[in-house]
Amino acid sequence: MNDITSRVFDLIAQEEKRQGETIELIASENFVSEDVKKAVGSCLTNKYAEGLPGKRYYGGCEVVDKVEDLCRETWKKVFETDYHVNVQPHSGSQANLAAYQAVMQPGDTLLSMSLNDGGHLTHGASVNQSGKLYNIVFYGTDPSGRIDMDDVRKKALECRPKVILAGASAYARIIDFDAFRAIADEVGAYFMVDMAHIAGLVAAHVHPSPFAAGADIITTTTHKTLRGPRGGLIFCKSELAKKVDSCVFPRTQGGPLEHVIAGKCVAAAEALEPSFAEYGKNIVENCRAMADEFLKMGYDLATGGTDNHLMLLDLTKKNVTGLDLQNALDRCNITLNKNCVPNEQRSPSVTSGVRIGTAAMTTRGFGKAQFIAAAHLIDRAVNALAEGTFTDGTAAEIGAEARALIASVG
Ligand code: DSN
Repeated sequence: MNDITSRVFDLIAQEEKRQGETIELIASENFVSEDVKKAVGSCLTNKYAEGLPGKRYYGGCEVVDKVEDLCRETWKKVFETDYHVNVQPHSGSQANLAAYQAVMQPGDTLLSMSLNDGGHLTHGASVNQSGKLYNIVFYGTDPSGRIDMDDVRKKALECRPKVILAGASAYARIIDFDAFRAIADEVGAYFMVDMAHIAGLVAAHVHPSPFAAGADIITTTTHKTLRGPRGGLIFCKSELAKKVDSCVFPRTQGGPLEHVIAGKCVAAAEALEPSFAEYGKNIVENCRAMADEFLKMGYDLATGGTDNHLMLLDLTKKNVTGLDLQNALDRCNITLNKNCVPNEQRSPSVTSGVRIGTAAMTTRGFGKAQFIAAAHLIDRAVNALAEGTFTDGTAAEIGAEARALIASVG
């Protein structure tokens, strides 16, 4: 092993240690199984397979064809759907870009939720390709941060979008897909759902399904609440299948990552296990317990609480920034991310809040008691920051308790 290679493996070992000793509260992260890792680390990484099963541009694809077919079939079982699925998108962003191209021309109007209100970069942010290719109109949220369905309808009637998009990366409430579908039908728009954050909850039947609501196109990542490898999927109604497939390859991607597709298939098989439904239920119950504890301690939460796997802690009244809390907690073996809150007065790189998710630590065995204890560790950091008394000693004390909490379930 040469020097650089051994440094890489040393860094991987460091990251493994960091992950093992950290309370992971980033709402979009999770811990995959050993089987998922084995599939992603397999010889399938050596194979080129541009095209689709049975229609490849390379020889020797007979095995990866079976892997990809099995992956497609298994994901359809997970969501109990006969929608077409393309399992090749390398990420959620790639999935969204391909999905848009399947139903929109440059200049067409996309009605979506802004990044500041909880949407995603790829939902039309001006710095993203989506914001450059399409005419973007954002629907609003009410003062507490909930999606304002009256505003969705009003904007849809005004701008007559080609696509109405529901889905978010920092939204703590159930999304009413039926209401979105009705508005899309009223204005003759395609209805698209980006369920990346909540897909595991949909699979576990603890969030309404966009399939049941009849969304035209549904994108997701596989690595958040679905607990698979990093990657994306696109589901669509059969009439859009050809268009979606050609917008993934050759329009926006080259060769698929068959090793990742194998990992996605293993994750889908795991999501079919009865224990996954229990996992989804636990994610939501743990999140509610932690949110209730923050409310008891006098904190503000965007939308006043949570229905899903995440909450947004509003630190405006505490006069602590999201950035300062994120950085302080990085020194306390607790990882989360700064996040804008409703009526945000600070820049997105500073923010007045943090986003907290329960999917990853639920995988590690945290229950309500551990999440409640973690809320108190965060509260201690917030108070020390507010009082200007946060020191290396504070970080060491909270960090030791965080590690003990992890050890108590490990
Ligand atoms: N960046 C992801 C998140 O943290 O929500 C979404 O892609």
